[in-house]
Amino acid sequence: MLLLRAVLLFLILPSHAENIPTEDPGVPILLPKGTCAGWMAGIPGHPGHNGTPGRDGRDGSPGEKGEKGDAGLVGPKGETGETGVTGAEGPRGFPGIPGRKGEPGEGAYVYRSAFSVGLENRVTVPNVPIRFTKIFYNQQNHYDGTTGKFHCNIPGLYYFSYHITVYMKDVKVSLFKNDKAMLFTYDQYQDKNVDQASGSVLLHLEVGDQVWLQVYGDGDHNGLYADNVNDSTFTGFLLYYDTN
Ligand SMILES: [Ca+2]
Repeated sequence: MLLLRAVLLFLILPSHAENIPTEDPGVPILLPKGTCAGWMAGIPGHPGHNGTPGRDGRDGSPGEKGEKGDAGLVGPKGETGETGVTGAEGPRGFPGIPGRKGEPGEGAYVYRSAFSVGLENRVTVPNVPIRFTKIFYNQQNHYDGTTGKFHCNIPGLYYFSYHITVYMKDVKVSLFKNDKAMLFTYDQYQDKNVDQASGSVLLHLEVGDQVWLQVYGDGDHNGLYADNVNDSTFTGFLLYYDTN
């Protein structure tokens, strides 16, 4: 401020007023004699008004780099990727525990063959198959009650037996296989008595073979008998079937 006031005073004063001290404006200025007699210095004026604001300064230099900010929010889940390539086959595992025993199969039925029949009428005619018409068992129908013959449907070893009640006459019976007598039984009847005759045999049969009982001989040997308290029976069944 003092400097500004000094500059203004300097501009106002005439050019000859040189060598005026400016160190202290509050002190009366002593002018040289003979230049302006009787002039007296006035009092200093009031300070001027503030000037208009200056122009904006230039941009400053960039500041120092700030600290690293916090991590952002987690983004949405991406789409499922494609299926990968199938891996190599693993090593062979240990043997498992043995399974439970299975149920019997139905196929065993084809290897069943059995019959058991009885006499219902007295035999009157010799040299023909005896017809046993009282059926105890004939589920496979391999025995034919109309002819008295057993028909082999399964090749294998068969067991046959017969138990004959003998009454009033002697009995001569044979077990036939395809028109050939295989087994003979002869029982002589004793008066006022009831006798029994029996026989059994194992025979190997092929499919188509036939087995039956028949009275043999030319005489009157057909004393086979049956009633409510006496049976005469004929039985046969497959013991072993051929596996080959
Ligand atoms: Ca006897």
